[in-house]
Amino acid sequence: MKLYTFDPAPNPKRVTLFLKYKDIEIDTTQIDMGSGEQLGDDYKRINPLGTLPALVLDDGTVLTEVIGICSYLESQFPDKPLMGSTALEQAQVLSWDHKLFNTVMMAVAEALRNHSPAFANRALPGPLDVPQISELVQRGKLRLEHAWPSIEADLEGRNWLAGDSISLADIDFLVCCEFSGWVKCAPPESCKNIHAHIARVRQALSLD
Ligand SMILES: N[C@@H](CCC(=O)N[C@@H](CS)C(=O)NCC(=O)O)C(=O)O
Repeated sequence: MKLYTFDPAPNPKRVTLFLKYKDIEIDTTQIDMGSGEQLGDDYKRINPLGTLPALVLDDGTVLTEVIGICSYLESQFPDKPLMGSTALEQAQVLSWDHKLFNTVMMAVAEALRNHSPAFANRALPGPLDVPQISELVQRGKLRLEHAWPSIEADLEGRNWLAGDSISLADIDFLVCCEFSGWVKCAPPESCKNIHAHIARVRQALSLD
């Protein structure tokens, strides 16, 4: 299999950290989003959506969504599970993953992509021409303001978002928190549980 990725971007980073925790090395090619390589014909022949990451399996199947990529990798490399060990944990990891993607990742993307000149007419990922809507910048930031206290409360008395050990949900939350810094809306210092969680996840991933 082969992973197409771009290290600095948030969705690719979710997979990179997943692989790092599991000590897995797979064949990897960097696609330079800085120069728009993800929208070039060569990459679109691999993933017509023009998004990263993408995992190409040995039979040619292409997985384009992080959640699908990580589910597949978990099945191939089950040691150090990151997708939950029981049916309930698996459901909780998926629920958190879906919630974080919709409430935090998309909120940051909304604030970033509707503001930055780098995303002019590219307000959504991929090859479509999508104009920016300036009102969505504030709305994205407002969504983050609502998200942090809610997750802060969820983390009260808990080390991990789902179950009793680190999971993809925790990795995703770390990536979301770092991504929120790109729009200067990182969790405030008053969110003690979130900041302790960030430190815990970074330590588990040997990032410090
Ligand atoms: N649905 C995808 C989202 C992937 C995504 O949006 N990736 C961004 C990078 S973080 C991208 O490829 N953007 C392409 C672009 O901006 O043209 C997933 O969950 O994996």
